[in-house]
Amino acid sequence: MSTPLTLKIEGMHCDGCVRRVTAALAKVEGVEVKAVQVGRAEVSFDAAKAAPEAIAAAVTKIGFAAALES
Ligand code: 9UX
Repeated sequence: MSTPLTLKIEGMHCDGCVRRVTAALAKVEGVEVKAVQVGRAEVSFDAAKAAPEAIAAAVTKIGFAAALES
């Protein structure tokens, strides 16, 4: 079962950022990256393996501010 999640991300400026965020999200177990663009990432996740806060934290850890879109 997979749940959609959108993150709003501050501090992204270019395609390099898109690649960095994509790579960080792809490393989180249980996360499937759907689409990443400057300022925004869409994923789906397996709630048994990953929590939204931990997914956002993977982005924060590489230097971007990430918020869960409500
Ligand atoms: Mo682009 Mo982003 O030069 O972390 S890679 S601004």
